[in-house]
Amino acid sequence: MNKFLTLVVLCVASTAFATIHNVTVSGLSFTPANITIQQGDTVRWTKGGGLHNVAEVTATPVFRSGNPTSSPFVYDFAFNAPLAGTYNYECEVHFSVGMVGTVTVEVPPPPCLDPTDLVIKWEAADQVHVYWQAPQMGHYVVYGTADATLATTPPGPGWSVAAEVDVAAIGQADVVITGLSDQQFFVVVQDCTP
Ligand SMILES: [Cu+2]
Repeated sequence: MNKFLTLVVLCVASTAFATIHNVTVSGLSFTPANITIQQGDTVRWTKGGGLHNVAEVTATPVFRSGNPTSSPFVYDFAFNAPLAGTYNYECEVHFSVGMVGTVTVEVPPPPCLDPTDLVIKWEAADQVHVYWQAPQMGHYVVYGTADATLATTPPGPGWSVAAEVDVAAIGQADVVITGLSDQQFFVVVQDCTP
């Protein structure tokens, strides 16, 4: 008898929905005039009456709704990477009477990646030279324990800091751990706490 095995693979798209931030273009002002958003978010300017537009203030505007118009409009602009920092914008008709605003785009910190396991380069009576591959620049901490059966992971109970290394380049990093009096087990982790 044939047996058929059907594999059903469910692909669940993990789409992160960007936030839309609303700014009203009305009177002689943008409301709110100054907003802070996350990179990837969209700002939506909604205009009623009056002769206005939305234009970032540089020779080559990063965003611009078009020429000033009396018609209502909804103008969306997505502040995707690599856009970051503060963008000043204005209504090109009324900037001189204070119809200006800012959008500050914050960039989320990169994810904290795990380094590879430690490899022993050499060991002596009271010291050991270990290395690992660092997936990103950052602060790495080597934790040690004499208890090979510890159920916790560093920096949990039972672990103590054996060495700390600020890694300035992606790739191989190493450290010599000295002053060892008995057998120790070491684990390296990246410390991404700000
Ligand atoms: Cu205006």
